[in-house]
Amino acid sequence: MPHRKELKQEAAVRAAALVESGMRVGLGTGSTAKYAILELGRRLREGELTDIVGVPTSDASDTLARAQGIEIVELGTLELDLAIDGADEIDPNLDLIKGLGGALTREKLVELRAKRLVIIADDAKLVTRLGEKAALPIEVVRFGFESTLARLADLGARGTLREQGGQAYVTDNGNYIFDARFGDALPDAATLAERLKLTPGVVEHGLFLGMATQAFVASSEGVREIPA
Ligand code: ABF
Repeated sequence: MPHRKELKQEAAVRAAALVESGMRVGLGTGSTAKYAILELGRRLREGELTDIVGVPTSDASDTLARAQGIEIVELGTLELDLAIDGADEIDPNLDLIKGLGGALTREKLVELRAKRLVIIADDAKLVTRLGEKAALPIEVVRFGFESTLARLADLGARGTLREQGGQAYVTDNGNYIFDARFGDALPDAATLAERLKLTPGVVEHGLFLGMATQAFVASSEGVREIPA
């Protein structure tokens, strides 16, 4: 039985193989996306790839990508050929919950500019309905966050402010994250996404609906491509 690490690596290698020389690539965040960045570095070093540029979705991915020799550029108004990223939940429509890595806002801004969003994960991330397993990360402005959380509670959210080392976790953008649960599975995700964006104090949420174009999902049986 391959370990989860090897499963993630296998999915990441399959996604990184889609990158061609000269492409502009969105670089995701998290332990699975890390393997994709490492694989792009390997391909560059071994001469399989040239002239790619990367737009990272977090400071951590920026640092990792530069160490791999990937040229980093600002997002600006670039259109990206491909973005590769992880996810916390993947439903049958390839709708996603993302954000456990704390990078959901930059991920969404980068990945909205990509012609293709390729998700890589192990099969533990597959769900029937969003919200079955993972909390929904919601990035909120620090100022008056208590009031924002009260407004989220009015939408049915129950949850906790994310902490790290006994302090409130602060995103690369200087905001807090509220990890919210909405009962056993999210209410209609599209409606909730709209309501969240209309909630004062909310910067972004981890519902990525209609954005992913394909996924590589690894399990003990191998790597499954969705759609097949
Ligand atoms: C990031 O990586 C986040 O959007 C997502 O929450 C997380 C998944 O992390 P991992 O690949 O380590 O499970 O893309």
